[in-house]
Amino acid sequence: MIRSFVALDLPDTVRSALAVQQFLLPLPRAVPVENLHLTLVFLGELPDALLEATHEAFCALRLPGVALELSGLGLFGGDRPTSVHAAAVACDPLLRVQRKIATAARRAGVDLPARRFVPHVTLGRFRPPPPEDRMRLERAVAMQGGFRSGPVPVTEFVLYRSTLTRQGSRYDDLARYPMASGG
Ligand code: 3AM
Repeated sequence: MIRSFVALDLPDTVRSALAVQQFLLPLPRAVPVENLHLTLVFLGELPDALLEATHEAFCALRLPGVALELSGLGLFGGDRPTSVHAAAVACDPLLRVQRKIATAARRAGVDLPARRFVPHVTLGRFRPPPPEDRMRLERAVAMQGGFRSGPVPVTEFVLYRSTLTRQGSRYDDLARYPMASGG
């Protein structure tokens, strides 16, 4: 079984801008800069043959590139936040690309839960902080709410293997799929 997901790799300019945001936030542990990505579809644990079939389906896709734009920061988890992220502008081309990739995975046989796609880049994950730390984090997220990056063209999507280790997740790219530039 292989744990995998599909994501957009981030251009260096975006990665650097996000590293600055991570530095400015009171994060117990930031996602390593080389691990930053925008998840499109989490595939979960798949048998090798199904992953291979899914890869073939992705190879057959002809998708336009997207203009990736980040706008603002946010927390997931409500009153008990467990992650902070940079929000991506949910423009139609990005939503369409995500939908087509999810559809291709389903047609290949992957059992994907119906889940609303909220495009974002996770900057840090943590256990729900005590109230004082939570307020500090919420203030910092609000202060940096004007964060913007891009739009920048992204012309490929990536199939990543995710390995859970005691030090955190390790991501290795298994395949890269070109999208037409100019999007
Ligand atoms: O891009 P983010 O950080 O939001 O949270 C995990 C990460 O998303 C998500 O897949 C991405 C790469 O690990 N993920 C992990 N387990 C998941 C699950 N069971 C999951 N998404 C949905 N269901």
